[in-house]
Amino acid sequence: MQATPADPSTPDAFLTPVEHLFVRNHLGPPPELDASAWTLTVEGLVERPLWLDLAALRGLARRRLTAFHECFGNPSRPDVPTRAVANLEWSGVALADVLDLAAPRPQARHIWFEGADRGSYAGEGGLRYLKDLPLEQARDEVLLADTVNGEPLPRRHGFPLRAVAPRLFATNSVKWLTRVVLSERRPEHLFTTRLYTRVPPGGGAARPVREVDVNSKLLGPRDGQRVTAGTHELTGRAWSYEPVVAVEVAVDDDGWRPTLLQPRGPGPVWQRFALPCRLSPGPHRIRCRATDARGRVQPPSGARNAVHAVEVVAV
Ligand SMILES: Nc1nc2c(c(=O)[nH]1)N[C@H]1C(S)=C(S)[C@@H](COP(=O)(O)O)O[C@H]1N2
Ligand SMILES: [Mo]
Repeated sequence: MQATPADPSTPDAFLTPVEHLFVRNHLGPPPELDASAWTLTVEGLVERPLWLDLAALRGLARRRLTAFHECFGNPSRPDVPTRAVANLEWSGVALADVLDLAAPRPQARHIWFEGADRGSYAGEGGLRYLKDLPLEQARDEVLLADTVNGEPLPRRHGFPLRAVAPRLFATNSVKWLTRVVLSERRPEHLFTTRLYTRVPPGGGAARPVREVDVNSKLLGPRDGQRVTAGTHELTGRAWSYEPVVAVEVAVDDDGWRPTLLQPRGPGPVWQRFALPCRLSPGPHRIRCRATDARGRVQPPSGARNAVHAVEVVAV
């Protein structure tokens, strides 16, 4: 999915308007949950199993989180770039506060998140949506959100409650959350151990798709756009599990040039980059490349986070 003038899915605003947010549902149309009948079950290796309704959850301390939200893409094609990304403000309760009520047993190592959606995927029927995370990581970071950008979660984005796992691919942010299980082990499941795994760049055993890659997207000008020749601000967004520390831009074969990059700040938000640049009349190919605090750089090609390139014509 390349950004084009006809693709407003990543407007150049700090927060992505919810009407422009992509929707990824594996198991068909979103379930229609009745908020008054809905409960969240917390079970497994806990001292106190819980059945929380919305009133009980809303009695807990409210938290806010602004974070980028990136789809991994088609799990059967883990090397294809999609750059489906947004930046959203969520609010809800900390998973840690719910876990404090349930009191996990010391043997608990993994936490499973189950959604209410049921259906088939990749020819397999009778599926539910299930993901898991290491308990410590989830306890530190996961928010159970009931609003997005200050509005109640729309049905397509997980009403009444979803998990939000910041800095991890959005596939981990389970929508229509109804059940949390604490366990000693990971669940065997299509969406946990069979799909959404990949071999790390250096080789070795396949690992679950969690920490996002270093990545960037040019938003201005857009792919295919006709612009007037002259000075333009080349701009876009960059994001990674770690803060992005540099974004470079190259126009045609002119070589990489550093851009002015907004610092990430305390939260895992996307970062704007910009570079004023003269575009002479004619076609141009503009590329952007991000580097993160861990020293990871976008590869030139052949990877889902390969350098992003757009073609424009200056007239
Ligand atoms: N229950 C449930 N949660 C889910 C999914 C799903 O199909 N079912 N899709 C996941 C994927 S792959 C992504 S990218 C995000 C998308 O969230 P959004 O549709 O709110 O943008 O939700 C994740 N959570
Ligand atoms: Mo996704």
